[in-house]
Amino acid sequence: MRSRYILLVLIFLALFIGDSIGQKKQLNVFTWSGYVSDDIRDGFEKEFGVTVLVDTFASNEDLLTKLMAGATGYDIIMPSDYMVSILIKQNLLEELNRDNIPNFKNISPSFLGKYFDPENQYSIPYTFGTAGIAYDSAVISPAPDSWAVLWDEQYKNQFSMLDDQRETIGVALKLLGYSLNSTDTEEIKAAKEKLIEQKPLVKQYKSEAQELLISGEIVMAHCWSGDAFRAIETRPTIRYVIPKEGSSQFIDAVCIPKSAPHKALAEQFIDYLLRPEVNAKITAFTKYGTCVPTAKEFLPENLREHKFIYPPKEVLESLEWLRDPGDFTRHYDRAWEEVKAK
Ligand code: N2P
Repeated sequence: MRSRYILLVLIFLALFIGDSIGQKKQLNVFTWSGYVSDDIRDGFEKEFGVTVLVDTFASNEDLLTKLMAGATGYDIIMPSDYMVSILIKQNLLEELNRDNIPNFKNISPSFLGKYFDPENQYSIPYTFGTAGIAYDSAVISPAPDSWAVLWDEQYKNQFSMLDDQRETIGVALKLLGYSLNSTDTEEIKAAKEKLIEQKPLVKQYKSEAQELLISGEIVMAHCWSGDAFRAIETRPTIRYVIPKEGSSQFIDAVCIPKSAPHKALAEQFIDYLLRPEVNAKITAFTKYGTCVPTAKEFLPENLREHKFIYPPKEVLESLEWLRDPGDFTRHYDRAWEEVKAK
């Protein structure tokens, strides 16, 4: 009896002291900017009694560089498709335990089993989208239909390009009629020269263009679909086009790095993201597509089938996935370094 009493007192003290010194567990999320909204974070914090810290990166290569440099402390990361393959190869990802992610069943099969993680051992899809051109139709008319508009002298200093080596070299490759995944050194050289020729016209290389578009600092941006869509909310004359030469499409994934300090909590977070009502909040906030079909019930009409999220068939056919070019990556790295150094 006495020992049970002592035990109860000890448990009470442990709970009381733990709480009063504010030792809440912390979930550290490393993601794209504009990807995790305050209400998603707050909802998880409240329900699980933890703190969620969100840090951002501007490109997949930035994420890779940080992880390769030994950054630890992240529990959740959100690489795109081809970067998932690279991280798996580098042995940087933790296998997901499906038993801890019962809401996995909510994901549409069309977003599972992709080339970058065929069994979804390491990743679940977060959002999907495309890259294209956002432009202010009040200033630019007629509507551009080619990447060539980003080489038009009359827009000198009025547009931005993504600060992203695969995407931006990809634009030049597409304009030249090549694949986004070229492994031909001559093609990469030609793309690099094209970007060097363009550079004096570019106002900024920036992966978050929507603020510049909204403020009117630029009238055109090479950007991702959701970011264009978000800019339209504040500046309704913005339009988004996928040029006729074709472009990239992506799935951004949620993964747990091998070095994650709070794996169990990270799996709970993943499961939480896959609840239909939470997943709807992701689309409502980011304006990228949802991979959870039942989330659509929680979305406003205009986000359920919007053409920015679901391009028409002929546009879809012009899109390519970025892929891991293996050792050839060094040619992309070098070309990009040269463009940035000019
Ligand atoms: C959102 C960035 C979208 C990520 N700001 C593209 N993979």
